[in-house]
Amino acid sequence: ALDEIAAQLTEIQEKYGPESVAVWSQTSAAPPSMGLLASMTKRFTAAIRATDPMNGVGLDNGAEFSNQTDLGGGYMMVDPAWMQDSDLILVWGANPIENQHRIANCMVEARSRGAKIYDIGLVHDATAGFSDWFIPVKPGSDAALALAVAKVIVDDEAYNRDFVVNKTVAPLLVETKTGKFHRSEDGYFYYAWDCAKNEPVQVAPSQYDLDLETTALNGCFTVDGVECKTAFQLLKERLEEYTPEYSEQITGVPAQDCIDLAHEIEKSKAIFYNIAYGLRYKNQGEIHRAVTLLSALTGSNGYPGAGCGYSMATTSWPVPYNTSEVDAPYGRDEKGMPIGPVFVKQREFFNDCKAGKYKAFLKMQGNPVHNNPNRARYEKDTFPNMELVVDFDIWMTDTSELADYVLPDCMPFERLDFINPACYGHVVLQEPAIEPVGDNKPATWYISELAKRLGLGDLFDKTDEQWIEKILDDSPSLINEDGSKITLEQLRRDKLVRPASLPKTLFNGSVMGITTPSGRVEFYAEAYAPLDEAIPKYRPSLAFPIAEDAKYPYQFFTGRQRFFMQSMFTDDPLMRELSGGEPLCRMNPVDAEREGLVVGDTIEVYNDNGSVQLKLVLDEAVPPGTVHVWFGWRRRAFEKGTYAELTVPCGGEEASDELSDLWWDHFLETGNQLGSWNSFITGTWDTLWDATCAVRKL
Ligand SMILES: Nc1nc2c(c(=O)[nH]1)N[C@H]1C(S)=C(S)[C@@H](COP(=O)(O)OP(=O)(O)OC[C@H]3O[C@@H](n4cnc5c(=O)[nH]c(N)nc54)[C@H](O)[C@@H]3O)O[C@H]1N2
Ligand SMILES: Nc1nc2c(c(=O)[nH]1)N[C@H]1C(S)=C(S)[C@@H](COP(=O)(O)OP(=O)(O)OC[C@H]3O[C@@H](n4cnc5c(=O)[nH]c(N)nc54)[C@H](O)[C@@H]3O)O[C@H]1N2
Ligand SMILES: [Mo]
Repeated sequence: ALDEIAAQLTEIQEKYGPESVAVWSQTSAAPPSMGLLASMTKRFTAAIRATDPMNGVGLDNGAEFSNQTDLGGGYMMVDPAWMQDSDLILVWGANPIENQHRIANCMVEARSRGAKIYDIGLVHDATAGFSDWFIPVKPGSDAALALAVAKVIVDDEAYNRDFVVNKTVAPLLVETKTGKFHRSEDGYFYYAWDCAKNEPVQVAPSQYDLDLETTALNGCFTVDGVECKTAFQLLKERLEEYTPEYSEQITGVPAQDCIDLAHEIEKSKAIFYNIAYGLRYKNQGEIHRAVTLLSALTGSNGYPGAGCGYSMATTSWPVPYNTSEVDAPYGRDEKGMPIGPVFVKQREFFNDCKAGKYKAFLKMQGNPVHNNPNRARYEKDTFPNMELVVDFDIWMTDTSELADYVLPDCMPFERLDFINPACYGHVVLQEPAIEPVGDNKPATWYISELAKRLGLGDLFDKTDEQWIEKILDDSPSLINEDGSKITLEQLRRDKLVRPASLPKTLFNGSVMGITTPSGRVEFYAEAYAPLDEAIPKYRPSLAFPIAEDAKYPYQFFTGRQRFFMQSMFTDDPLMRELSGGEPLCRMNPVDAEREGLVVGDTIEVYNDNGSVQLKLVLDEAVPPGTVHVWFGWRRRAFEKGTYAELTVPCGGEEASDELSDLWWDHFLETGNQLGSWNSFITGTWDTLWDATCAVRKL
């Protein structure tokens, strides 16, 4: 099989160019998520100069957008162990109790020490049940709530002045005409206004010693003949509209609750904002930025108990592994981008697939036919135009069923890997529990064997042990208390090591920090001023609010469940049984009554994109107005259709807009600040739950 695949790849690349081969690698897919397999996939993509269409994928982009915009990509991760010193934990669009065990244990511990937990969410999930206060919002409306809370805090002057003056762009002067920060002639210095001297002062990037008493936060000033306002003044003007009453109309949260929430926040000494991936709506960029703004106003970063951890799984922060050389065999360009792979926006990729530009699709990680909305895109427009489709997996999945070759990878229990610690704060070795069964080989073996057959064997000349040793070697932060490097031998002995480099705060050195151009939290982002998006705002999402007379009156919500890990374990009989034995649809009894439906009815859920047939259960955990189908079941488990037929194509035209395009352009222009490939997922929004539907009894 490897000989045949290599021969076809060679022929295709010679005939149509190297970029006519696409490598699909969703790094969250194969356990341990960002382990060696993820790096080897990147290495292979670069080595054969293939196209990487994952960049504009439209997953998790709210977090990514806010991280890059407000924080410079620098510290999207904080250690959840910090929660031990929190007195308030705000869970915003996340379900850590069911989905993030490493966060859940910290929350349980923090609560036992007296921390309060408030959950702002949609369905009454286990985190809502665990919370002291569950605040339900209408889908995709959160930016209005966060901004209204921000308004109360600003009006009360209850923000953390120290943080706001010295760790955010609040005092920096913005030119009213251009929307850009006013700078010195050489472009290096920013400006603030000193009220005592009544004159402008220059502020260098990452200079944090402005006078707390005399630095102007509000006002309009003229510098070098140019009219300017402080970023804080512009924030105040933006917030004018966001009264608690206005927020109530959009979010459904009573105005008094919004005020109470703001006052609770004001009272708290150390707040941990736990915002994650429950915001799969077109306006998620603004939502994440609005919550980040709150965390900046309350100064919730940089001291014990206070953090804004809004991206719980995508990178190795707070302990960065350096996989830079492993990922990029031909090195990097001056902007830090790897040389070799061709990055394309996903919507362009699929348009070009339809037009026949791409000839081979190697799926190395993920199950896109199942997990990426709109199956028809693959079945009709993409795979029929490919001369070669190869899948690496451990099960027969919806994607494998459509592939020409399926290479059986080892399960995580059969292979060595190296767990990228994400928020674990630990370096963990994943060791095989059993020998590989049958023909199974580790995917890294397939990759190296394929590379050899393509004449690139010298780039893949190491064993898995040697690659792991290289990453350990290349990563300065993977050290022990005595300064010595963490070694493979040590990991084999101890299994799990907490590196001594783990940062305690954000401002104690260069390991983590704010890497925006100003070195401050940029709640005012000048790049987005042309779209009036320099400061986050509420804008309606794709499907919400739903018009009163809409043909499709319900939200179509396909959230994840505790028994499956996306589409993994979906073939495990025990997990299937726990999950209800078959795919089910959940509705609120109020809606079911209106529709004349009862428990056990077989129903069809449909919209213009497609339909799915399944059994109905009633559940008050699902709010009125939402129809919930569990994410994870394979196509063959449904009588007819599947949920993935109803959702809006990820990374497609509908999921993109001027803001996402500007983000993409801005990112290409400024380069990859983190130097890691992961952070290059940009250029569209995630609209997985931004869909409407109707239901009928069959
Ligand atoms: N058991 C299990 N664990 C998993 C996964 C799995 O499939 N199974 N998947 C993993 C992956 S890849 C990811 S990305 C993470 C995701 O994990 P999380 O980031 O925790 O996100 P979700 O569980 O998808 O969604 C959390 C909650 O978001 C809320 N929500 C929906 N819409 C809105 C809204 O408009 N506003 C607000 N405020 N809340 C809303 C819903 O109430 C939902 O319960 O989980 C990971 N962990
Ligand atoms: N409707 C809807 N769609 C969604 C979401 C949603 O909430 N609702 N969530 C989205 C999110 S957040 C994500 S992250 C994506 C996930 O999308 P994907 O990453 O594409 O989904 P997974 O199901 O995690 O795919 C993992 C694949 O890896 C295989 N696998 C497991 N172990 C191994 C291994 O050791 N080696 C190899 N080679 N393969 C292995 C599994 O069998 C599975 O087929 O889905 C997205 N799609
Ligand atoms: Mo995810």
